[in-house]
Order: sequence, then C-alpha cells, then structure tokens
Amino acid sequence: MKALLRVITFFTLIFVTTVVVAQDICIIPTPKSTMLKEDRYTLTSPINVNIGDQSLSPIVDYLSEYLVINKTNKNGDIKLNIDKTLDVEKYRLTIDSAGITIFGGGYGGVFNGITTLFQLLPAEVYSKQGIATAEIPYCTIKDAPQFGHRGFMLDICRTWMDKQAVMEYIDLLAYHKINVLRLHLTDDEAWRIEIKSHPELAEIGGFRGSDSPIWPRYGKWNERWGGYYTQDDMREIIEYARVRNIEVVPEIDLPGHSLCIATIHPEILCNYTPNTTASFGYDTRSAFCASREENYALLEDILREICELFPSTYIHIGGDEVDMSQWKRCPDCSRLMADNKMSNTSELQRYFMSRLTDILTKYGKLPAVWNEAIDGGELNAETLVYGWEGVKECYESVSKRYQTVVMPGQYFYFDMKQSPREDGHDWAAIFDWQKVYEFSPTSVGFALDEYAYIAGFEGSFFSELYASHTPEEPTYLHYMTFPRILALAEISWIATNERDSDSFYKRIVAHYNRLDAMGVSYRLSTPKVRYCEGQLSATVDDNSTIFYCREPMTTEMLYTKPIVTDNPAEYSFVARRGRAKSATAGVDAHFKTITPAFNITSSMPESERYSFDKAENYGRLARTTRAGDVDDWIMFTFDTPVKCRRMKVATGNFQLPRYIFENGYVEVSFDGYNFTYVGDLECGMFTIEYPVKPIKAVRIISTSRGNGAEWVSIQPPTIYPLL
Ligand code: TNX
Repeated sequence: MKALLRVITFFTLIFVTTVVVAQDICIIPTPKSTMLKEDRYTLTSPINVNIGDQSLSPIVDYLSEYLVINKTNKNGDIKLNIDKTLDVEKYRLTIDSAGITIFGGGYGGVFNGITTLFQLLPAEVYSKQGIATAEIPYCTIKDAPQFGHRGFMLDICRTWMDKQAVMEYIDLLAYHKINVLRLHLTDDEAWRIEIKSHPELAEIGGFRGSDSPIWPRYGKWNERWGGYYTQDDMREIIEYARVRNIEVVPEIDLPGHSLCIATIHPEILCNYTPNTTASFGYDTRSAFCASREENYALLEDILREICELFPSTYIHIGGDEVDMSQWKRCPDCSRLMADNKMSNTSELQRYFMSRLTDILTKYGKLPAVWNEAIDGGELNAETLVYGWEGVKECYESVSKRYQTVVMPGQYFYFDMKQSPREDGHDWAAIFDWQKVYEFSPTSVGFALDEYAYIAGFEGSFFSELYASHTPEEPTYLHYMTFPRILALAEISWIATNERDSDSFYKRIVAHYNRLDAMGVSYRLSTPKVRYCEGQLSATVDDNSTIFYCREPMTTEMLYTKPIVTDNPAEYSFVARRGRAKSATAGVDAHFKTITPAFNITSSMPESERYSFDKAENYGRLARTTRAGDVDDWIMFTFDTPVKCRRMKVATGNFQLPRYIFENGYVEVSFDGYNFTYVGDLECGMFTIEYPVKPIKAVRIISTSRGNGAEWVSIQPPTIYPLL
C-alpha cells in the first residue's frame, strides 16, 4: 500500500504543479482557540515525522496512509509528543518556521491535533493519494473537547455492513473527532457477532432470507443475505478504531429485540404457547423470559465473551421497547414477580438488568442501558443511561444522577427524514443539520450544574430503511448522516452554547471540498424554486449544480437559466456536486396529490381496529388480520375512473417496508372487469406511471407466503393528477 502511495505521489509530483494554499481556516469542529500569523510553512513530500513517545507510533502509520512520510529521529516537519500536564484529549498545535509541532495530553490529544492538521492541509489529503506540496499558515491552536463522549451508533443488524464498510465509516467519524462508535450488534433481525461458546447464534442469526429461519423483515427478501463479524474481525475493527481515537462500544440488545436469538433458541421465551395462525406458524415473540434461570447462564456465556473481546469500559445491554405483555402472560414470570413483591413488569425488567449487571461486574465492566431500563427502580449507580425517547427521559436520568448520553431521537436520530418528502422515519421528528446544530443542553432546559451528569451526545443511524437502498454503496447512509454529523461533532466539541447557524452553514459549505475528497455522498441544500411572470427559476447558495426534469421525461438536464413556461408544475429540480445530491424541489403544484373516493376489498379479513375505511379516508393505515399467502389479493376500486399521471399503491407501513406482501405484482383495470399486469412489487409497493386511460381499479396480488408478522398493512394510494 505504502509503495503504491509513493508511486502515485511520484506522478502527482510530476503532473500536479499547482500549490494548493489553505486560505480561510475552517476547522470542524471549531478549536477552542486559534491564533493565526501571516507567514506560511511549506510542506513538501516526503514529510519527515518525528515522535517523542513510542506510544504515538500508530499515528505515524496512520499519517502514512494519507501522506508520504519519512519517519526520522531528527527534527521533522511534523513533531508529535505527549505533554502529561494536559488532559488526555487536549492538544496544542503550533506551526512556525520550525515546522509543525503537536503536543497532546495523551494519544487521543495528539490524534485530535492530527485531525486539525488535516483540515489545514489541502482537501486532497483525504483522498489518500499524497500531497506534493502545501503551504500552511503559521498558527497556534489550543484545543480540548467539551464532552468526553462524542458518539455515533451504527445499526448493522437491520442492514449488514461488513468489516471494510465499518472501517471506512470509522475514517469519516475520526476526521470529525467523534470518539465513540457503538455497534448495535444484535436485534430482532440479526445476530452479528461470533460467540465461540454458541457459534449457531452468528452462523444462523447473521443471515436472513432464503432457507434461513430468520425472517427478512426489511428488504432483501429472496436472497440469503447478511453476515457477521468473527471475533478476529472485531478485534481488527476495535484496533482500527483505537488508532483513530475511537472506542468501540458493543450493544447486545436485551431482554427485548431478541426475536433473532429466540428463533434459534425458542426455549428462551416465556412459558406459554402463542397463537401463531395469523403468521403461518411463525412465533414473533421477542423477549427473553425473565424467570427462566437457564437464560442467565446462556447470557453469562455470551456476555463473558463480549467483555473479553471489547476493551471498552461499558457494555450496552439494551433495555428498550420490551414487549412486557409476554411477561404478563407467562406463569413463571408472574410467580417471580409475586414472590419478590414486584408490582409491575418494569420492576421485572430492573431485576433482569440487575442480573446482567452482576455478570458484567464479574468480568470487570459497567452497564450501559436505554432509558426505559431505569423506570423500574434503581440500577447500579455507575450505569450509563442513553436517553433516546425524548429530552424528558434524558432529564429524568440526569435527575436520578446517572451519567447520561443525551441522544433524544428528535435531534440525534439520523434515520429521521430531513424534510417531509424525503426518505426516512418521522416518528421522532423531521429535521436537518440545523436542528442538530442548534441543540444544546441549556436550550432544552438543563441547568449548568447538571452538565456534570451529561457524558456527551450520540448520533445514531438505525437502518431498517437502508436495506432497501443498495447498502453495497453507502449513498443512503452518507446522505442521511452528512452534514448532520458535522453539526453533532461541532456541538459535542465546542464549549459554548451560543449558536450561529448562518456562519456554521458557511463552514459546512467550505467543508464540501473535503467531503468530496473523503468520497462522501452528502446531502446538499435543497434548491429554492420561484415562479414569477411566466418564468420558473431555481437557485442554490452552495455552488452546487442544478439539474431539472420535465414531466413525463425522467432525464436530467443542466439548468442554466430561468425556464419560460405556463406549467411550472411539470418541472422538478435537484442540485448535485460530485457524489452529493439534494432533495427534489419544485413548485407546490408539482407535489400535489388528489384523493378520489375508492374502496378496498381483499381476500384477507379486515382488522376491526384498523379497518379498511382508515385507508379509504386517506388518513391512516388499514390492516388485515393475518399475513398474506400466495394468491392473496388487495383491490382498490375507484367510484369514478381516475385520471392521473402517477399512482403509487403500497402494502406495509408508511416509510417502512414491513407488514407487506414481500413478493407480488400489480394489475390495473380501466373498466373494473379486465385486469392487465403492470409490474412487480418492490418493497411491497408499485408506482403506475402515466396510465393510458383513467384507472377504475388496481389489484395487488401476493406471490409469497407470510411476512414475519401477523398482518398486512394497507396504505391509501398516492395519486398525482395530470398536469
Ligand atoms: C427506536 S432507539 C428503536 C429502534 C428503531 C428506531 C428507529 C431504540 C432504543 N429503539 O429499534 O430502529 O427507533 O428510529
């Protein structure tokens, strides 16, 4: 690899004659104090690096991935050293005629200094191709983080990311001084870490679809798909992260979110037989029985290996969204509760979490839990609580004096949509980078003396939706998380609660060059569209390029000047820049939908509570009372044939391809009697484009049996009128 770099750099040296100068300093996250001077230091390849402490040697290897480095004992261009009088993550970076000197309180401090140095270099540094020469300004930067926990969580359960993909993402986190990566290793949909004493967990639980007993609930229905990390893989990931000042914290999500392990080991479930007719015999129960003693022995096997594998202080043991109705129905759990005078199932959850805490203590670790786990009474005082449901829950945790990771979904769940018409969840909120940036503990009511209990912030990417977006290419992951991560990095680092969104936006835009060089498919700002006196115009404020489409065409044309038109609704716009892309923009009429009267009929019975009229009224979802079988059908019949340019019909929940017909096709009828095939379902849905005549009826037909659940959801159709 290094040899290759040298070759590439040799050619760069010959062919690239321009010297890129770091002009305006723009460092994300903002350093505490920066003093700039007029002069510049010229850095030329190969760059001599000298370290004053052997523990810093991994940083030299790290640098060699990006620059052509010559390790020396003499005075180098870059001198790295440790100053034990500083806090571990604190650093001092000086650039003057003697070169670049970084003193860090510890390894992390020096690494933080390196990430700052990268942002003083030309953006090309991130492309790992070496830099011929660069002029960097003389300066003194003294810097330290506000919070020790600057985290990010990847849900590699719902959507599998292999070792390489995780490492590539670790690079992106490290560039922005994020120092904790939590891996959500187990959930209902998968078990992603090798457990040597129970190899079946990952060998079976790492794969879904095809002949796997694990149901593919979020995409990739027909293939056997997935993977898991062997313990050796994980050690590599941990080490890769450690070099980049990132601690990997594992999460084994218990006692709920355990459908996957329960599918492999049904004996862990509560002691009753559920009725599974609606799901064709598939048991969808997802909680460990809290009263079954053998469960704690199994969990000790698992947690012992996890404790031995991960060097982190904390092991996250879940505690969220437990379906406690299973415990209520279980005679053994009821007896345990009665014997121990527990008045509710939250107390039973506390009992479960305390048992796990004892195991962790035995192996030298501390527990981390989701906020619901503190509802049932006191936990070990050293428990780290992750407040996710809302600010209120974070507040409760802090008031109970737990160290708290503040990550309410309304600000920190980067699987949420960034604007109403984009992809993503919306249960917590719809928000873009600005809302993240404007968050501070005081802005949501924390008092300054409560900061002592705020460990820091964590962004997260739950990945139910990622599986249906070609995860082999990280486009969707990047789009959802950048630039929101820049805002997360900034607010976790800086020591002030003052926010200036306009100036931060300018810095995000100045950072685009670097994101381009890093290979990130980030989200650009949405173009602003205006229609005035017959002219339709679109503008962006970030130097990206605008393209437009005119219905019914789907080809993108370069937008260069206002479009003269009587029908602005025909046009849509998108901004692009390299791999980056914006949301689609247009005048309101472009997105307008109509709601003609229709009724739903089906071969499957109608749910009483979620009756078909819910969807017929275009408000909510309707449901059947069982999953679909081969040849089951759902039909939408319109009172009057509907003229439209586009009609989307869908099974499954809004945003989420779950409770769907996993495979099937769609037929359209113009007279209500004769039906013609128009296409196959994709993620439970299909969009009819420019039907040749008004549509009288649409029929969705299933070609698969079951969907891993007890019903099929039916959405109201989305109908776009003719223009
Ligand atoms: C809530 S976060 C969950 C996850 C989902 C996420 C989707 C948490 C503790 N539970 O299981 O994936 O919402 O946004």
